[in-house]
Amino acid sequence: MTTMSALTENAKKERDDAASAPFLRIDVRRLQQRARQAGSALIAVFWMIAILGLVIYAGAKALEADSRYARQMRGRTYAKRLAQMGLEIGRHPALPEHDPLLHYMSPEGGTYDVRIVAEEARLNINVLLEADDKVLLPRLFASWGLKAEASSALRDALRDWVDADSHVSLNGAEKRDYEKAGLEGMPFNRPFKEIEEMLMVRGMSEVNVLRPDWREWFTVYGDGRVDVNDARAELIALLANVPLERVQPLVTLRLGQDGVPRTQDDVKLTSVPQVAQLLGVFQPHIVEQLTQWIQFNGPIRRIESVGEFGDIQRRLVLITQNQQALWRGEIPSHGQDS
Ligand SMILES: [Ca+2]
Ligand SMILES: [Ca+2]
Repeated sequence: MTTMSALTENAKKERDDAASAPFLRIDVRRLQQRARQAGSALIAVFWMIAILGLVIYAGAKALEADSRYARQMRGRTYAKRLAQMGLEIGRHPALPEHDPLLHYMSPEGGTYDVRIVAEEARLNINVLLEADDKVLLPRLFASWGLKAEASSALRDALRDWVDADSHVSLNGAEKRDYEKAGLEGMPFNRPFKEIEEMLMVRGMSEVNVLRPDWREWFTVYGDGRVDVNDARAELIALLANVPLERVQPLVTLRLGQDGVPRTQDDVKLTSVPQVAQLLGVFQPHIVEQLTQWIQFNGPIRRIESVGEFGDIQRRLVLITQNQQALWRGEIPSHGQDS
C-alpha cells in the first residue's frame, strides 16, 4: 500500500511540476529543433566517417602494398643469400654428390638445395650446329611440338647465327633478316658463349612460349657427348630414338634401391652395350650413334643451388672444370621465365 501511494504521489508531483513550469514545454520545442539540427549534424558525421574510412582504407592498402613489396625484396635477398651459401658448399671438390650438407634449412625457415650434375647431361648446341646435325635437333624440336617447317627454319636460323659468313641458309636468317625486324648487330656470327644468347635467334621466342624450360636441354660446354648418368630421361629417349617409357628401366637402375636421385646407392652406367641393353636397342646403327653421342663421366660439374625463402626462389648456377669456374650466374627458377 505504501509503495502504491508513493508512486501516485510521485506522478502527482510530476504533473504539478509540469503545470507549474511552462519553460519545460519551450525546452521541448528547442529540443525538437536541436534534434533536427543534430540529425543533419549526424548525417555530416556519417559522411565524415565514410570519407575518413576511405582515407584510412586507402592508407592501409598503400601500407599493405608497401610491406608486401618490402617483404618480397627481403625474401629475394634472403633466398639469394641462401643460394649463395649452397653454392659455396657445393663447389668444394671433396664433397660427394650425396652429401647431406647440400641441403639445409635455416632456423628462420629458409632453405637451400644443391644439385651437382655433369654439365654434359645436356646437348651442346655449338657442337651440334658445327657438325650440321640433321638428326637430333629436328628430333628435339619435333618432340616439343614444332611443325617440320618451323623446325627446319629454326635449325637454319641457329646455324646462320653461329657461322661466320652472311650467306643465308635455306630457311635461315642473317644480318639483313634481323635488320628488317629492326634488330642491329645480329646475328653474332660466332658460337654461343652462353645459353641465354640463343633466345635472340629468330624463332626462339616461339620456342620460349612452347617450351619454357628449353634452357634445360642445352649447354655450350663439353665435347658434345651427353653424360647419360645425369641426362634426363627425355633426352636419353631422344638420343636412342625410343619412346620415353623405354628409358624407365635405365632410370630405375640409376636411382639405386632407394629410388631417390643423388643418394649413396645410385648406380653409375658405364658402357654403351649396357645402355643399349637397358633401352632394348639392338639395331647396329643406333648403337653406333649412341657410341658417338654418349659418355659416362663428364668432367664438367654443374652446381645448381636453389635458395628458397617463403614463396621466393632464386637459382644460382656455377659450372666448373678442374675446379676452375667456367660460368657463374643466375637462371630463372626451374629454368623458365617467370
Ligand atoms: Ca652467319
Ligand atoms: Ca639413389
